[in-house]
Amino acid sequence: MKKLLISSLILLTFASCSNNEDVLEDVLNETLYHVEVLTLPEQIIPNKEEKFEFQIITNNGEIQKVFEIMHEKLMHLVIVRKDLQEFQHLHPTIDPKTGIATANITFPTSGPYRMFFEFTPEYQSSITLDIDIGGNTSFQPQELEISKEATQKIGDYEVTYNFPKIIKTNEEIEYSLEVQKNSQPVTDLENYLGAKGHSIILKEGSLIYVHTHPKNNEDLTFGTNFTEPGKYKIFTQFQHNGKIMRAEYVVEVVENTDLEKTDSESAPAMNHPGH
Ligand SMILES: [Cu+2]
Repeated sequence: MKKLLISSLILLTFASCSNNEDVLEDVLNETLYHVEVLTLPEQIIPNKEEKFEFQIITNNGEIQKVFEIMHEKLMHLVIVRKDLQEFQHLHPTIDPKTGIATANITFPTSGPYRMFFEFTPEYQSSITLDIDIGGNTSFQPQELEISKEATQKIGDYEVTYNFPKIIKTNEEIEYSLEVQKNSQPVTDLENYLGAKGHSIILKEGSLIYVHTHPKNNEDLTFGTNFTEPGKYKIFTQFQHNGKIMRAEYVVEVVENTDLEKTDSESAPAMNHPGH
C-alpha cells in the first residue's frame, strides 16, 4: 500500500548554518521537497524489524535520485519517540536508479515517533525534513526529567556533561563532554561520521531539532543557542576503540529577561546589566 505523508517544514536545520542567509536558503529548500513513504505498516509492531522504503520528491513531482555525501553518508535518519525516550540514528541506502531509500528499522515500542531526514540533494545545501509515524491512543508520554547527575556510565566509560548552571534563551552557550575510562581521561576519541562528535538537540513538545558538531575537532566542546524556553534533551554520539557511544542529557532553558525590552536581532547580548 502506498501512503503519502507530507513532511512539515523545520525552521532549524544544521546548527553549522549559522549565518542567516544559509538558514533562509535551507528553509526555502525544505519547502521544495517532501518525503513520500512507500512501505510502512499501519501499526508498528514493537521489536520486529520493518523494511521502511521512501523517496524524496521535489515540488515538481520529480523523484530526487542524486544526493551528495554528507558526514560520510548519503542520508541520515534520526528517529525519536515523541516524548524523547527513544533515539535511533540510521543511514538508509538509496538506489540511484529509482531514488528509493531503504532502512530496516526495529522500533522498541509502537510509538508515536518523529523521523528526521537529513540529506543534501545534488548541488543544493543540506536539508532536514520530518514526518510522524506510529502511535495509538493508549500512548502515555513520559515527562522529561532534568538531569541531576552530570556523569553517566556507559559500559566501561564515564561521560560527564558540562553545561552552564543557568541556560537562557538567545544566548550563545558552550557545553562539553568529558570521557573517562577506568578514571583516566580518554584523549584519543576517533572520528565518527567525519566528526569527533554529533550532538542532536531536541525540545520537549515541539521537537525543535538541531544537529551540531564540536567547535574544533579536538574534543567534545559544542556551541549552541536555544531560541525558546523549555526542556531539551541532548543526544551526543562519539566513538572510541571502534565502539559508538551515546550520552543523553536533559537541560532546562529559561527565558532571557535581559533581552526582553530589546530587539534580539539588532541588540548585542547584554550579559551584565547594571555594570
Ligand atoms: Cu553529525
